[in-house]
Amino acid sequence: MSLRTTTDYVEDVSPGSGALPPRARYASSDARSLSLNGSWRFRLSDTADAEDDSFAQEGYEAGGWAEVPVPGHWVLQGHGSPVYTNHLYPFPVDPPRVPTENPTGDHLRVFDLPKDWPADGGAVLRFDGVESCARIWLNGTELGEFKGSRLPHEFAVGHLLKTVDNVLAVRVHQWSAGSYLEDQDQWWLPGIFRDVTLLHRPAGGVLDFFVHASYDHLAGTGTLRVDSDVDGRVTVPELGIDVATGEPVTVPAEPWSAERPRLYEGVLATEGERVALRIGFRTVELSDGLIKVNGRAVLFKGVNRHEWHPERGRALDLETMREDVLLMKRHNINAVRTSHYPPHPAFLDLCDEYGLWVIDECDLETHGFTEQGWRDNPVDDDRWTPALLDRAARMVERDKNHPSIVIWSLGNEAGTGRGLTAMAEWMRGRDSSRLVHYEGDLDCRDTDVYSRMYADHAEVERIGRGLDGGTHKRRELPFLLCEYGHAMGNGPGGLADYQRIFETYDRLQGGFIWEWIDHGIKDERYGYAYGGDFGEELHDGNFVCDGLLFPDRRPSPGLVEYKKVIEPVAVEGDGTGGTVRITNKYDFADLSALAFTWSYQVNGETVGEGTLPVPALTAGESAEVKLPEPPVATAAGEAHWTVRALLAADTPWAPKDHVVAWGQFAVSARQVPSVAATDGPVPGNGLITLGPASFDARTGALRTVGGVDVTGLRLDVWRAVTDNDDGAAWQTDIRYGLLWRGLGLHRMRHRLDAVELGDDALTVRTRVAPAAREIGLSTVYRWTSDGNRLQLTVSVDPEDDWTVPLPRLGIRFGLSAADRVQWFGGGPGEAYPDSRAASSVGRWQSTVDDLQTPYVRPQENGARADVRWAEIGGLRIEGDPEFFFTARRWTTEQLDAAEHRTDLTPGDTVWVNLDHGQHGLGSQSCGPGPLPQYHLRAEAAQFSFVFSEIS
Ligand code: IPT
Repeated sequence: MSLRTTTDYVEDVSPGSGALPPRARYASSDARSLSLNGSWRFRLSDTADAEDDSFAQEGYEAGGWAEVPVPGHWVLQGHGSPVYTNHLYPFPVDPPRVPTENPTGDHLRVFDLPKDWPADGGAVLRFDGVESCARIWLNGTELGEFKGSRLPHEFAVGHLLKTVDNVLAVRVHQWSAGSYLEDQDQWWLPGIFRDVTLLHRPAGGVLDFFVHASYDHLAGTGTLRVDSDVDGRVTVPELGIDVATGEPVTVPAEPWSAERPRLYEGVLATEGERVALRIGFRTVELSDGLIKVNGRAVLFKGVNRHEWHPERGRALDLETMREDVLLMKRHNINAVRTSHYPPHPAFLDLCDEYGLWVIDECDLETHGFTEQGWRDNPVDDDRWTPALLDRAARMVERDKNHPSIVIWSLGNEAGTGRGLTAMAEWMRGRDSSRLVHYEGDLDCRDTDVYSRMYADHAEVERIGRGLDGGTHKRRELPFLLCEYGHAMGNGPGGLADYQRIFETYDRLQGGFIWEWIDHGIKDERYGYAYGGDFGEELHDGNFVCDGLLFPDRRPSPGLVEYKKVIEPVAVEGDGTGGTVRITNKYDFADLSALAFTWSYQVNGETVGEGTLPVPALTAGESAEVKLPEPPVATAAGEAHWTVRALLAADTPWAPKDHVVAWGQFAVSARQVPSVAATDGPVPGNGLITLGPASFDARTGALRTVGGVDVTGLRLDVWRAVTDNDDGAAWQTDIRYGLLWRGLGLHRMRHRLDAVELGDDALTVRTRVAPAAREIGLSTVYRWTSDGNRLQLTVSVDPEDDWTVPLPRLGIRFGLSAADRVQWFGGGPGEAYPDSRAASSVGRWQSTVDDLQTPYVRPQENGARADVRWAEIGGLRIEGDPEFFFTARRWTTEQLDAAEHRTDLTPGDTVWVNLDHGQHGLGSQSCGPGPLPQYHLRAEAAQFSFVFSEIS
């Protein structure tokens, strides 16, 4: 016989008891409300039953308790610590049981009602998010308990309220049966992490309501019908609408889209309450095998967004949410998947307002069951179905009135099962105006779109061509990559290649980068902490830092690249015809919101600029636009046209002149540097001199160029492996990071074979190879000079059987005093072979420190591509051909060894790498590696640099 204890609810598969039925969320109403956010009394215990519930009783003395701010996560507020796992449950898998060690936070708040709080009517207490299970008391009376961390729960409390000294008690358990449904790849962060609000409910007030606002793109009309549990009237003054609830009305209207988020202000008035409506007319449908909105297929240029703040975790304030939306809009992103739970409701208001397509995803993931072949998976076990349906309903009911939401998602990585089917059926029955998404179901039994994650380019192309097979149903469906471009560390590479494929095949309706922001936790010890930094027994390291934004919301180079790759206007030219081809790649908007400029650069310096008249092309249209006469004769040097599309006026998300899109094309070719070998090497006094340079006579090592000391110049093939080089443990393709290290490419030995003094050259012959291996690189350094300038030509010949690409190929050297850098080439940011779309050719400058990209786990970074020349530390370096330029205050070896930013301490030497090639980045940390065309093959190569001292 088992004893029923008061903590049984924790391990009960049911969603909870005592809460009101879910209902629509609205942003504002004329009914009173009282925020209960703020400082709460807090007591942490080790188990669910360590303390009895006497703290919930009136008169309990909690003066000795700690205080925590609500909303928040106690593990980020000095009580206990966070745990990060990707898909492993950090407790034994024995559903629905949870460990006895179950951190439990008792929260207490005593509040008075405002003086003018209405005496009549009822009241509701609303919790917008509590992880993972809460039990609630008001004034000593138990209201109920609930699970479903990122979903709202309301309780009727009118009968319990007093004017003063209301005692609200909330017991929160970190682990519960609900935890089995919340195995998302993120930090486990218990707490009351979203708002707590007391809402007055006037007699005759609004209960649930459903705004149906469709758009007929042929007629140009919107049809509005607001169904409401409580009868009332609906007014939309701007449209002259004044109808009863439940009554449809059709009027000429402008549609809502992410590109033009036209909202109409309305009011739902019942006898006791007026609720503000924000109405966007749009119709979402599956037609001709495509997701169409208002009659047109949409190309999603999306991101997966977890809620994250480096100090507050998932307790986000409005300004942080707005910052996310503004950053997305400014980077040409048009869609968000709310991975993997419904966000704070204010985020959806912002999506309506600024314009983003939303896939609203339910708070559901059971990924850890994959470890046992999905045995006992709750989504395929009828006992859990009520909990799943409760989650579906709490999401759909809360969010159903947002025009930005076009697709509901059942959840993430939960295998397949009857529970998911039940959720999909319920959603369709409740809301036929949107589509249903779920990735885990390859047969698309429950879904309206075929969705996958991390499929490689070739497979996506096959799907685009309809050659992927699958069930009959699947073959009829459009395709989304709900996750791709794993943005962990340096990368992702290959985005432009995906975009080309998306834009080629109608069936492919785009994708969502994984993911928006690094979930690094601000930490004095490390800069930003990641998995393992809190002594977790199980963890997944820095796999939690895989975003396009750094934890402080600084855009990473990956975001800058993505912005360029998905820009809504294509600017193409070949520099010969005197024209530029402009293509409108929006789905709806014409180009009237944009103004175009041209500029003309010679050797990277702008010598002329002006406005470029471009017709207001409609979506999908292109035009060949005439460029002006070049402002100078093309013979003056290497010349480029740059054409930009700017915002013509301020918008809510960016000011006038914000660059939306650009293109650059060369008019005349670059003249490569050449040095006549008129000087010869001269031996003497332990040194060899050649033109402005001196060398060690015994080793042939470069010592000085003019007055500039140079140390350690030699061939370099190693880079501090990136997360994408390392690849994920489960990858079946070759993981080059491991292979490179296994071969010893990080510890190459340089054998000196000869130092030869010729008439017009100093030649140093070496063999560069790792211990224990046959493979090697025969490397010859040939130095020549015209008396002023010094040219180095490096010839590399692979010996033996090189089957692996090289991480990098170039030279490195140290300079003793260097800070400012300027260069002519790609910039301003870093670029790698398969992530270089955003790099534009120009004259750029920086400091050495600013060249660094601060990946949370340090790794190769900061290379500038296509560099013609660079100046640093008193040296000017010209390349033939162009090169990748990198400079840092630590060695590659130190960078490679660092685990956190704080492990890197600047030394006295600046280490410069001049690379003839870099291996691509790819996104193998959770996706495909670099495409073959971006591999740096080990093959014979020759490249040269000209050094001179800057006078
Ligand atoms: C995929 C998950 O859906 C996502 O939450 C995240 O974990 C991502 O990977 C990796 O960062 S699941 C993947 C292992 C196929």
